[in-house]
Amino acid sequence: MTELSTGGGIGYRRVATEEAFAPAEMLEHYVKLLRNGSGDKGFDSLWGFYLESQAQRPRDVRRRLADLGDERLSDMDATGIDHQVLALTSPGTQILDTATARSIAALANDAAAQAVRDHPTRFSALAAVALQDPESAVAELERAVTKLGLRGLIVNSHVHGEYLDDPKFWPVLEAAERLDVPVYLHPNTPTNRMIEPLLEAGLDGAVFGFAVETSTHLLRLITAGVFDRFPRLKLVVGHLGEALPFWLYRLDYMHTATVRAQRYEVLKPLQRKISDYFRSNIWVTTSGMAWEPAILFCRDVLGADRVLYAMDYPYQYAPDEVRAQDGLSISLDERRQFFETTATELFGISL
Ligand code: 1DF
Ligand code: MN
Repeated sequence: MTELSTGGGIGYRRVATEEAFAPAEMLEHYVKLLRNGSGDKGFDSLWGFYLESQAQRPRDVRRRLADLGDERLSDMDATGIDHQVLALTSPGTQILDTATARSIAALANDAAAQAVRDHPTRFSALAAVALQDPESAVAELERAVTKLGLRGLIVNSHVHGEYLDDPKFWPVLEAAERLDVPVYLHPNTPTNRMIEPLLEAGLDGAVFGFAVETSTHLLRLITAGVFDRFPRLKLVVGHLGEALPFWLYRLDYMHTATVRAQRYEVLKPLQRKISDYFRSNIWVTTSGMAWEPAILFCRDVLGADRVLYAMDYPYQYAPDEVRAQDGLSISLDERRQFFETTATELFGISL
């Protein structure tokens, strides 16, 4: 059993790649949205819980989300996390009105950049933008990457019920490709159009609804031809690909058959099979999925260089899950790739 210490003495450093934070200003807007009922059903369910419940876990989560200093660093030390890739927690700016989204994105990026400046070996960060206004989103992504040194873009799935296969969002994808930074497609609660059967059963959140929403979003990007249009676009998805790796055979078969039969006007031929994009443009992280059979399956079907570590702090702050992944039955070199070098190369991190 490896020690949960930082510093690389065990043969690798641990880079955690889906680590959430929330500026107090954003949480204040969330409180207002809950009060005036102008969020969506998924937002009310998720953030009603985290901001109003007095149970221990939600209280710990909201305190830890707001901290980019001592508590976070000592939690990282205690679990052997050398480095966190920070991202604005879901739904980030994407539940806000456009003007508020723009200002919170800039504020969050400035705060993240300050944390990176304060602790450059411990933190790097993804940029938040206001996708509600794609033109401003491109400008803010450029500012965050070129001026603040942020290392990618966080997209918390749908934007007021809209998905990024809509061409109005493509300038943002084009900018990420041009700036050579990855887009992290992170879950959100399902849209109002999708959530009802999940919500009524208490399954709308991280337990399953997140994966239904986010896998649908990712599939829509692929089938809309986003990776044919932007062949150098890098996309990262958590929770071991939101179940899609397990589906690749069927997706390839049914997509090919459906396109060939010209069943849907919207479903156009792609340059390659759906599974091919997973092996060229997509990386999956192990956030919330510290489970050896699933991790080894993804490494097998996607390639060992496409599966990387994430904790999902503070939602899944679980030392045993770090130990479980230290104990994966792969070689030490492969564990270094899994915990450290795939992430440092993908996000351009220097430890
Ligand atoms: C939860 C999980 C919340 C994840 C998250 O952000 C989140 C949760 C609001 O457990 O409610 O990012 N997650 O990625 O699994
Ligand atoms: Mn997460």
